Amino acid sequence: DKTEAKVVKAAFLPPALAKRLDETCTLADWDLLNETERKAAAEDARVLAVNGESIVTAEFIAQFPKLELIADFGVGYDGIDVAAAHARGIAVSNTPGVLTDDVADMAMGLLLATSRQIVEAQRFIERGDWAKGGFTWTKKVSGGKLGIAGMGRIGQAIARRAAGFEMEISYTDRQAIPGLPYTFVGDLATLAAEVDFLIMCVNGGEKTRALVDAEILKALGPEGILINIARGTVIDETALIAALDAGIIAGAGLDVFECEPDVPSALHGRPNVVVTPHMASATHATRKAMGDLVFENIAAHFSGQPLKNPVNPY
Ligand code: 8YV
Repeated sequence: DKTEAKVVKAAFLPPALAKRLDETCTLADWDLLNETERKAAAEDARVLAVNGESIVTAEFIAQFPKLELIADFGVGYDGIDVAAAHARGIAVSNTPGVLTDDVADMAMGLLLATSRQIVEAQRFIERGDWAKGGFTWTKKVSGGKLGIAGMGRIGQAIARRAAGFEMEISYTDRQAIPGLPYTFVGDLATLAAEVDFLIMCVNGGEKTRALVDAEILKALGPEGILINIARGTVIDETALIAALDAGIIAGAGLDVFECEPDVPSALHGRPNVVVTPHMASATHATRKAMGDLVFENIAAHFSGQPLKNPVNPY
């Protein structure tokens, strides 16, 4: 049944989700509205639908006097001022779980593509270079030492995959996670110094901003490969480029960047760098499952049921 309840969509959402919302509620698309229309839509909106890349500041939230829920199409909510939302009694929901496998698959894909220089190998063929001799030798992955920074759902899914590659797995997090068969290391610099491959799986936000800086890159060292499927903010991109230039690390595989969709040109065309456009959760199956979860959270809210995936006020 269609309700009069107003939902404002303020970010890209899969068309199928937008259609479902439009069929069941009154949906307004922020990006298509002029100033006057925005004011009117914000006045009545009970739900704001955004995505993992959205920046939802306290000032933005303040424009919505009747807001009850911010529904995030994504697991990461570092762009949302959750404290400001909670201070006004506005709930926040996200889409954990359904994207874990895809993000872990992508982390392994980037690890293999970067270490084995798969993208450069394709360029090598396309340049016609094979006729002049074989491709360069690359870095072995199987049996290597893997460090995972952030051992949540995604970190653990990566570890399970890496176990199939017979990798020696260690990790860092706020504290050791009971029951995990991997080595806990208390700080990132020590972890980086001990491993061949470092995968960033931590939450975004202020607490993890530039966690990977010049010092961590130095610790990872000239044989070390850095992978990031978390948030661009987690790595100091300028320090990373300097480290790649100086051979301080061996390579990097990155799905996320500081200022998306801008990927610094200094990261283009390097044999030891693989870049992808924040696509780790973007498979047909997962995007559908994420869309379904967003819909279920909004529907639960409108029918007075508890949210399926509340983001808790810490
Ligand atoms: C999406 C993400 O790309 O879940 C997240 O936190 O960053 C990704 O899954 C994003 O939410 C869709 O815009």
